[in-house]
Amino acid sequence: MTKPTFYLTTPIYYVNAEPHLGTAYTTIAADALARYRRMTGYDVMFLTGLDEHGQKIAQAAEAAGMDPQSWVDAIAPTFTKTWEMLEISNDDFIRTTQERHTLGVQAFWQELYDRGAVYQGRYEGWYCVPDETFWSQEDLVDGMCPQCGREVQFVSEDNWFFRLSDYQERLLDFYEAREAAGAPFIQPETRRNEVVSFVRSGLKDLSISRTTFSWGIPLPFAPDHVTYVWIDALLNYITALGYGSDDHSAFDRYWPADVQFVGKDIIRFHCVIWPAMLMAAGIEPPKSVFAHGFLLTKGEKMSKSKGNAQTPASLVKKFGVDGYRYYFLRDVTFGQDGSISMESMVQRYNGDLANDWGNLCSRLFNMTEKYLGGLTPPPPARECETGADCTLRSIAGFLPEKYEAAMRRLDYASALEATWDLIKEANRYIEAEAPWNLAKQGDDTRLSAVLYNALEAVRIAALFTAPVMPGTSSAVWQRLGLGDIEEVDDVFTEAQWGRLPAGLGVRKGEPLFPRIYEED
Ligand code: ME8
Repeated sequence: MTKPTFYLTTPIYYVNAEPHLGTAYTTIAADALARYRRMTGYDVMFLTGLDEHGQKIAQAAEAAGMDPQSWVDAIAPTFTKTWEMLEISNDDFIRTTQERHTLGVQAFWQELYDRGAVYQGRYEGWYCVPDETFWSQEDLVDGMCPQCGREVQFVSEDNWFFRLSDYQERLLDFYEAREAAGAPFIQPETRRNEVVSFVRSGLKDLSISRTTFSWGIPLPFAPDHVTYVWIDALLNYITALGYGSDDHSAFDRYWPADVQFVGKDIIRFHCVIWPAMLMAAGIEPPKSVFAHGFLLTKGEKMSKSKGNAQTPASLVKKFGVDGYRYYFLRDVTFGQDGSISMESMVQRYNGDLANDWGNLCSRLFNMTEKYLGGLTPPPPARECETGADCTLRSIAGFLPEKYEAAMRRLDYASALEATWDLIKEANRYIEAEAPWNLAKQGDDTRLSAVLYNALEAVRIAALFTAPVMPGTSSAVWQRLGLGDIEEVDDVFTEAQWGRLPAGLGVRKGEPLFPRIYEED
């Protein structure tokens, strides 16, 4: 049977500096969904990559005394290495300086030209280089960029324009139709309202080429113009699939994307310009765009150019990859802004990971070694011998459904909370059933039943920690003597109670999450 497809993307990040906590946040969130969808039987295509053209990159290269291509080639590996370190499981990695992208962008341009969607004109107005955004005089706030508050420059250029103003009604109808079909294009809802009122207020045609610098993709019919970097960048989502090339089988298979992850800063590009561009070329827009909030440190947006961004590597060193991934998806509600701090990170790590999850595993694996010769026991004769058995089993039984519902909303915190309901219950169960007393009393039957139930809870919990914490979840399965958790492609069957076989060799192993002391 062929698997259904699931295509998800992150923004392609600017290579003006190295990756930071903000770009890692989006990428980890997308990765957790990609991993989960693979576990639920989808043929997943997960794309991330780099935005390498435009004035901002040209300026960064110049400041470093390098030509732009050498500069982007030097920075690109810092992203691929960081994503490797963070165990990002992307299926493809696109760079906009790749030939496949250039060809696809030019094919798209030709399509717009042939369909009469573009025309030549003169752009006079303002431009924010850090945001790569055109602004009109009325948009400016105290003469500065209304988005980032930085300086703008006056631009007067003969450019090509896209007839964005033609799409106002079509876009509004499109948002409404998707909403009526119960599959809203823009998520979460607050962002949807923001975009709808922006479109209602009127759309102006958009300058989509530049002539005052050359670091970009030339227009096929006007080679002295380079593509406006946002048009260039947005097209990565289809050029990576082979749009415009002879082999567009991946495009035919995966497009339209199921979810495109973006930060709220770039929502207009993804929810207004992007669908309009696609409509103009006769291509279906993506199924949904999810705009998450900002990570804030001490109340300010973290960003490369503001210089208040820490590197993921330093935090991974302290918390481990999984500790890092867990914190951002558990502590910040996806979709809203969230403050992050070292204190709350240490607290989450020690509380949820070292105490709840790590201790549960190590206590149980220890007891299996001590009382059962290190082998998983057979399932008890009766599934629910006591009320406590039934409670544990029923919490495990509800977990897949709760987790799935939360992941459909990209509510990672709730998905993890549901998983922690089981982990916490398993800890309570062990405390209450006290296997050490059963061993003392020589009640081997009950001892074996209690350890089976608790091990089974751990086996199931690990399935649901896996999308967010792949490494430690694999380790838990390995220590239980089970197969490779990454091979699971039917989590609902796998999560059924009672599938833990008897006689597997259980290994204790090192602590999964060694406690962190403040002075570390
Ligand atoms: O905008 N909190 O690239 P970019 C949360 N190249 N997320 C953050 C963040 C923060 N403080 N800071 C950055 C671009 N991000 C374009 C995109 S796509 C066709 C082109 C994340 O390097 C968030 O996802 O500035 C945001 O949208 C993205 O990084 C911006 O990355």
